[in-house]
This record gives sequence, structure tokens and C-alpha cells, in this order.
Amino acid sequence: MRDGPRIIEGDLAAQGCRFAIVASRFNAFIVDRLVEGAVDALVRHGAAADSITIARVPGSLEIAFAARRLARAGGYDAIICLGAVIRGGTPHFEHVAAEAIKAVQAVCLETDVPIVMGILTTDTLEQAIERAGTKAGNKGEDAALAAIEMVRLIPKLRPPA
Ligand code: INI
Repeated sequence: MRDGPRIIEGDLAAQGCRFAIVASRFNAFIVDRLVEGAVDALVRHGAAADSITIARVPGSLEIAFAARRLARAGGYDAIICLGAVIRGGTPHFEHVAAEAIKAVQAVCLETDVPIVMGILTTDTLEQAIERAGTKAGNKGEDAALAAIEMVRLIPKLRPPA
């Protein structure tokens, strides 16, 4: 009988992994909830609290720079980027949101470190609140789970022996 496809994926075991979180201070009321969600998810999945470093930056446009420095410094298995760009308060919303997200993705590919995106982009403050630990979950938690999964996938991303 022929075997089916070989499927590889990461699990959610964070024991022994080191994470950095880059979080913006802009819209801190929202971003602090994302940070709490991310730390809670990492610790609940086995990461030691003292294996998590949190770097605060002024706004979402500064996140990619700090993430790049952390990635290039080495020692972090994954970096979690948390911010909130809210259209209601941002005339140049599209610009800030697009640039922040594009820059983080570029750093991820350039440094070869999993860098996951937890930058909220919403039309209203209410939508941001919904995604920061109320009725639409917590985007910080989602990002942390994605980070763990990518860390655990990496050793499997090679052809079968
Ligand atoms: N930064 C954010 O993280 N969210 C925003 O909604 C936002 N607004 O409204 O402009 C924002 N701007 C600041 C920006 O990220 C930089 O910190 C600033 O331009 C200095 O470089």
C-alpha cells in the first residue's frame, strides 16, 4: 500500500524557547492587552516567564527596527510584534499600517528568524478593543501561538532522511 503525503507542522510546546516581544507604546491601552495575551499564551504553553524579553518602542513604525536588531543579535527563537493602528485616530492610517506590516515581513525574511505579526489595524477603537481580549479574542495570544508553531516547525523543514 502506498503512503499518503508527508505532513510536517509545528506543535505548541514552548518549553526551553526564548521569545522577544516588540510592543509599541502608541495606543498602549490596546497594546498592553495584546502583550498580556501573548505572555499568557507563551507561559501557558511552557515558556519560562524569564525567557521572555519585552522591548517597548514609540509606535508601530519603529517595531521593525527593534525586531531586526533583536533578530540579528541572536538568541531569540522567535519575535512577536505587537501594535495597534486605528483609523479613527490616524489620518495617514493606510500609510502607517502598510509600512509597519511590510517592514516587519521584510525583517522576517531577511533575518531568517520567525517574526510574527500582531499589529492590529482597525477602523475604530471599538474594533481594536474587540481584538484585544474581548469578543474577538486576543490578537497578541494568536501571534504568540503562531510564534511557537513556527519555532517548532523549523527543525522539521528539511527533506526526509
Ligand atoms: N503608531 C501606531 O502604532 N499606531 C497609530 O495609530 C499611529 N498613528 O495614529 O499615527 C502611530 N503613529 C506613530 C508612528 O508609528 C511613529 O511612532 C511616529 O511616526 C514616529 O516615527
